[in-house]
Amino acid sequence: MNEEQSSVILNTSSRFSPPQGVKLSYGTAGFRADASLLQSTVYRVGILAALRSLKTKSVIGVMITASHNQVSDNGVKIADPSGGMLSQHWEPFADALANATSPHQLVKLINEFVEKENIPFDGIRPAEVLLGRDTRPSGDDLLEAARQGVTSIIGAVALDMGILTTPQLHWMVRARNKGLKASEQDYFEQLSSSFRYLLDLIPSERSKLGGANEKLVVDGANGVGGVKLKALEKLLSGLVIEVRNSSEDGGVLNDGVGADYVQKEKVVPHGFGSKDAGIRCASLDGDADRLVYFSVQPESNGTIDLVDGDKILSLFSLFIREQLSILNEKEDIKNLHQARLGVVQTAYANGASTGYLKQLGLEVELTPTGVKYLHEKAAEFDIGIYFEANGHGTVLFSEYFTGWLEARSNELSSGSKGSEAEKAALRLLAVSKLINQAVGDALSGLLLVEVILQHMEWSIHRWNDLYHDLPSRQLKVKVADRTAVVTANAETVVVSPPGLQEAINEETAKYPHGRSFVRPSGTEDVVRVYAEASTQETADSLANSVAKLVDRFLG
Ligand code: 16G
Ligand code: MG
Repeated sequence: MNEEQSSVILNTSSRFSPPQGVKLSYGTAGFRADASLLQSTVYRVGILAALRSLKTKSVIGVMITASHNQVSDNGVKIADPSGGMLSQHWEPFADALANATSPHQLVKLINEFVEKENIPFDGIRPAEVLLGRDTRPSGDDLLEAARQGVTSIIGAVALDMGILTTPQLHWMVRARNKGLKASEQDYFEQLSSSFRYLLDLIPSERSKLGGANEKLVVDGANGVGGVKLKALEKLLSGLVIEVRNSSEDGGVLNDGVGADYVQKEKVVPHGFGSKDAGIRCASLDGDADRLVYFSVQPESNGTIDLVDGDKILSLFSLFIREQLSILNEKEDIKNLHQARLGVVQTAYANGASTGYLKQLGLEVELTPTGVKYLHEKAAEFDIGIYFEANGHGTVLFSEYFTGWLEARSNELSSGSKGSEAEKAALRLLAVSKLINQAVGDALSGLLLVEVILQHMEWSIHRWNDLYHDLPSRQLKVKVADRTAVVTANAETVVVSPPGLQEAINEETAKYPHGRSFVRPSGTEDVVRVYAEASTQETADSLANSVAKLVDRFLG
């Protein structure tokens, strides 16, 4: 970095003092804190994004959101050139920048990093960063801080894409770097046209009058997802959506609403009640990268049948497996490629879902919690489907397999849809366009669920009956130092403190169908406990006993 560049950073950074006595960490999904603490962090992330753009010679994204957190919080995360999460290799640099105590220290850190990573400051390709934010009131000022961070790298361009869902911004970054059309309108058009295409490919003998055709009611968490879903719906036919709890309805973001609340509490969100009994309902989180479905139980006091990320994963797996087996069965297709299908879950996946997927003959992989780990694993397959139980997930298609599907689709004469095998290839290609392959996306996931339900002629109840969840319980334990818990094997085993895993094993063995694990949270200062057993009472009891063990070993 030359003198001029250093002095620009020195000058601009002096306008953004870091908060005193707060240690910030990039964490599982970016920086998050009370919005009043974040100006300097977001400014510095702007600098980092511009450097990342120079290094990768690609467009980078910065998203201002705190997802399902309360409205007074905010956060910031980076979308890498692929549209996925920031490379883990750069996370320690993000932490160091955020915690630099003075402008001079900041410039020193940047200089060292630029040298170490060999970041080109040759002006050949200027940095380019797309900025987006959710509906939080603090978003406007923080976006301005990010813009100033980006443009403090000389020549860098920051483009304000406005209010977006997190997955929309990731999608735009991916599309830009692939040289594809990348505006919000392009996003809506790609989703709606591939949805329509999949509807057209539903076998004509199916009546299309099954339970799935009734309207869908969506809880928008009082956030950005509801607004965008309404815009998308205008381009859709074959699906009636009623959106409740949209940001312009005046309710408080994530307060008694949204996918996180519905999945954790297993109760109806505000605005839903017994009048909705039996109807197919869905819930998005505050930035619309999580999706769960539910139906309100009749004459219950707000209790629901939850159809979580595991069941969305099962539905997608079933449909994609069916299309692959049609492809593989028919011999009339040229250059048949035996695609490798894999599904990826975390230890939080309900044991019944894992059993179901294995019984379908699928390869099931487990990774630690956090989208970046699941995404990386899913990318190893021709088609990799991943979901966390909490509703984060998507489907990835390898470039090779997408190319193969495209070649099949080009071979078809215009107007004709060809043989069964060719139709299966076309469906898979349409799924690859409908689903947001950059990152889990509640809107594109919702459209894929809807078209599969119509294809299968299934109601939400039929879907929910694929398997029955084992009763489970999650607890959190406050400890002095959560980093004292170290896990292995995708968080299923504790390796430190010594003796804790043996004690958990001993406890778990007392329960039929018992399973339990503990892990340090990546977003809160707690250790989380998960337990599963054959009844709710025993799952609760196992979780309580394991929580006591955590307390005994770490308290
Ligand atoms: C973050 C992760 C989510 C994970 C959750 C776990 C992303 C985009 N989000 O929200 O995948 O399930 O953290 O939280 O990666 P925990 O570590 O507090 O249990
Ligand atoms: Mg979210």
